[in-house]
Amino acid sequence: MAKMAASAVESGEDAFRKIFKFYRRRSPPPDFSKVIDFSRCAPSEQIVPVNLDPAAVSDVEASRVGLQPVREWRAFGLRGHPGFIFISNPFLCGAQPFWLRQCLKIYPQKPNICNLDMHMPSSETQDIWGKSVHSLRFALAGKREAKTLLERLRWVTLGYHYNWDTKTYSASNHTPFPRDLHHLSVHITAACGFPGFISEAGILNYYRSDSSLGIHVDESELDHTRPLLSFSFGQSAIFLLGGPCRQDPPTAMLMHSGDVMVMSGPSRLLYHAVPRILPAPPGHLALEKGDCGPASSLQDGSVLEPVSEEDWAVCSRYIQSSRVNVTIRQVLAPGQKFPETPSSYQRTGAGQKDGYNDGEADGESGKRKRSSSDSADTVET
Ligand SMILES: O=C(O)CCC(=O)C(=O)O
Ligand SMILES: [Mn+2]
Repeated sequence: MAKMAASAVESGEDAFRKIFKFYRRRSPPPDFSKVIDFSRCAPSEQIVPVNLDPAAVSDVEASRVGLQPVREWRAFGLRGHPGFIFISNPFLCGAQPFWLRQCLKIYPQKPNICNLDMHMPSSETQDIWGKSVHSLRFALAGKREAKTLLERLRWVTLGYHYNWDTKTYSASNHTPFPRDLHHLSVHITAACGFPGFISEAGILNYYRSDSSLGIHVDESELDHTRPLLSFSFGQSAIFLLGGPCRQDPPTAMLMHSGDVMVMSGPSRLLYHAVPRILPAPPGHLALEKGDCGPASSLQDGSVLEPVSEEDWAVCSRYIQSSRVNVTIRQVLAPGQKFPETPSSYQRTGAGQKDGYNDGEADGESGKRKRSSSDSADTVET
């Protein structure tokens, strides 16, 4: 743990908040030397190799969703955090552009819900991509006065749509979950020892270089025995993984483009946060379409489709300064139904756990900014 971060722990104050502020600090920049980088690390006292189940997913099934054979994946855990699995970019070369294009062009489309819907009529938000591409492709960002809708996108919800105000999901607020993303999720969770995962809700977070996500636990789902799955694309980020108590000091790690995180078992309900977006180091924005051979290598039955040069021009410009995170959740146990009374399935203790925010200086979760009434301006710093 970095020096200042360590002293915060010793003081016995809210160590998580102090460490959040430490890594979010701009001037002077914090010491990042103790942040775990799974893309370069070897097993150690803290970092343990995780054995996945290569038999759970055939090589053909994996390649159809753009993944390497499971036996090639580099998966790690953290001592003291059973159930936490970090898979260092298991994607095949050339597959990330497809998933990023889905996140920017397809998943923000109706019937999915996004932050812009909270203050704009649906006629204006139904073609975010189409309304943004011209500016993004041709105009110099610095010279434009108004941001495009795509640049103002902060979150999209899929499946059971998360209600940011009540912190609940409900049977009545549901649209079909994207099949391609379910296939991807089901294979990763199966390889991690969780067969039969049902992707029921998704939250996409769109981060600019100055965004952050406050300290929180994801506990609105009714079944916590199912893992939570998280994908990163674009710029890198510092992810803080704490303990079951708000005061537990977190471990800092880097998430690069293509990295996948699984929070399961005892790690499913740990506090976590993203204090900082960082430029992807050279070689980590592994999204250059051209480097991996022609799209003809797509398997029969693949969910992947070639990404056109036009689409890629927009996506690659977007991720020069942005990060996209996708979290997939199973909300209900098989056969489980939402209870009749909404209040009975609301988050408990949410006052200190609903830490979704952008631009929050201290990660303090009681001041969540990412609410249904967000305007694009409130999520910018
Ligand atoms: O952006 C990330 O890596 C974390 C996202 C997250 O924790 C969430 O959406 O609940
Ligand atoms: Mn979370």
